Amino acid sequence: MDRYGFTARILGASRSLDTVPRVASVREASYELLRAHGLTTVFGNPGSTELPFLAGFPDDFRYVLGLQEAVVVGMADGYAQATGKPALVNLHTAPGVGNAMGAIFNACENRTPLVITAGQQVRPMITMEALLTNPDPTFLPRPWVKGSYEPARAQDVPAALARAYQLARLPPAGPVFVSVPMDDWAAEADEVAARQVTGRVTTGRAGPDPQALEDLAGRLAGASDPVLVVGPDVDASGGWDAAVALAERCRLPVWAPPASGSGRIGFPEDHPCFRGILPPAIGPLAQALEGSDLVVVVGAPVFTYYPYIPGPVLPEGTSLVLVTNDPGEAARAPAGDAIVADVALALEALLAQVPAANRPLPAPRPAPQPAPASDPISAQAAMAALREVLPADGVVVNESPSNMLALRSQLRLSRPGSYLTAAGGGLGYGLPAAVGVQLGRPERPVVGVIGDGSVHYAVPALWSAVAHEVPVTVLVVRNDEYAILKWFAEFEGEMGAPGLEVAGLDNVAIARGYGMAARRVDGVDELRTALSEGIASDVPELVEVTVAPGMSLE
Ligand SMILES: Cc1ncc(C[n+]2csc(CCOP(=O)(O)OP(=O)(O)O)c2C)c(N)n1
Ligand SMILES: [Mg+2]
Repeated sequence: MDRYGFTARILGASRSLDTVPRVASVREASYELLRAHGLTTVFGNPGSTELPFLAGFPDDFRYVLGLQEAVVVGMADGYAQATGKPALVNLHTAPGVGNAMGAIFNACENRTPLVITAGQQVRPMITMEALLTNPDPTFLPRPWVKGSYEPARAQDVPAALARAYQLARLPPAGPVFVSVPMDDWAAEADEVAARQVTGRVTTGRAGPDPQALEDLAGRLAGASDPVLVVGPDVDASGGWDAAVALAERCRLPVWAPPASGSGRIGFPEDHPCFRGILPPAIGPLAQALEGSDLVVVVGAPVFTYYPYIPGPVLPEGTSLVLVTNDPGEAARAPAGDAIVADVALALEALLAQVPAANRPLPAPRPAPQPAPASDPISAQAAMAALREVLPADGVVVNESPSNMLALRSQLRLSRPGSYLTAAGGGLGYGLPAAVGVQLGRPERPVVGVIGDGSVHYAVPALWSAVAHEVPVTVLVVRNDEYAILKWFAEFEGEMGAPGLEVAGLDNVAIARGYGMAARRVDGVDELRTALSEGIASDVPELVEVTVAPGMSLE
């Protein structure tokens, strides 16, 4: 066995033994590269254009099958975020990538590092556009990828994969696409070049500009009413503890950025400093910051707004400093200064420089209000039941649009890595992501809280959970409607739109059809029992609860 671990037996799978080549194939060199980077779980849905890559699949790799590409990329997204490492996706040529686009958009908005590969027709038949040719493969996934390539030569496939891996994880992280013609895999590798790209290590955690950080520390120390806004990248970068320590040392009220644009929680929501979630529109958000002379935003855009309610971005007399690892985010902020740096490093540096404030700690928020009894139960009551049974290390993946605020205010999640939602708001994320998170973190119980409409954007994820024995719990919040859209229509005065009712879906029967244990419950007690049993069990389960229709605004 040589350095790559290639054996004549493996080579014999694709070539006859009497012509065993002296050099490795592109396929073997590529698997070695993937192995070296820990990319040994492949999320995929295969077609004939992918078979030359998948044939003779190595024993130390695992293939996670999604029955539709939205599921494939959604699972990979949850897995990558849960493990903090890039995940590998293998899609079918043009139609597979097309099906995946909504999920690729979500991964881009979530800043999820993904290496997304797709098959392509053999090189000799691309020009004539034989069946399954993608004539413009690098164009298709744009603009929702950080990079998009088809290697110029078969020998460049390992280098293209290496480049995609490095780019996907360098900040800001995101998906990178590589199209591979199917005849490339059997070609002879350039072993020296492959070995050189395989061994590369890149690090992208850049510290803050020392002068800018010193200025910020001075502004923070001199401010009379500073506040902190803590966003998703604080969780992703490992800056959770530093954000808590900074808030405590400077006695800072802490806000979460608008809920729908924020894919993770960056600060414990049961902490005395935590004020709540900023409203998602320009005018109301500025009003919430009224009275503060300095707003420090870490690891979140300034700001993710929707709907449009005009007004000044900041109150008169309020200044803002953004700390982000994304130059684009720094450049497009409509107000304030910005420091581009790894947010955990910046928070730690700030902590080392700011003096302790002598203000009292902010008064803690009141405990969540008990939900009044009703029939059907309210969304708040359903979320309160979940709070009662969710273990402290539980993870919630949320795609229940009208109940986002009820979930956050009732659950008050307080540990790193305990919350995911689609930062870009594309539906079809929550269900597969919950499966992917549970695959990536088998030791933490994962509950996907999914709207009855949202379930259907990536419903075959239920099958993947069953087939791969992923013991995720799915809570379907049933209100027989697209509740948030009804609320939005009323808010905008756009009444009379069709297509907002989704009554008649039997999600329990659908889950059972995919082989998943499932039950429908009505009251709070029944829900609590069903959820605690689902969480405790070692098989995937779906619980559907009927709640009162309408939007929860708190
Ligand atoms: C891919 C995609 N298509 C459509 C939408 C528009 N959309 C936003 S919320 C929503 C309704 C979701 O319904 P449901 O899951 O039942 O949640 P509810 O509002 O009832 O809580 C729709 C269709 C979207 N965000 N993403
Ligand atoms: Mg609904």
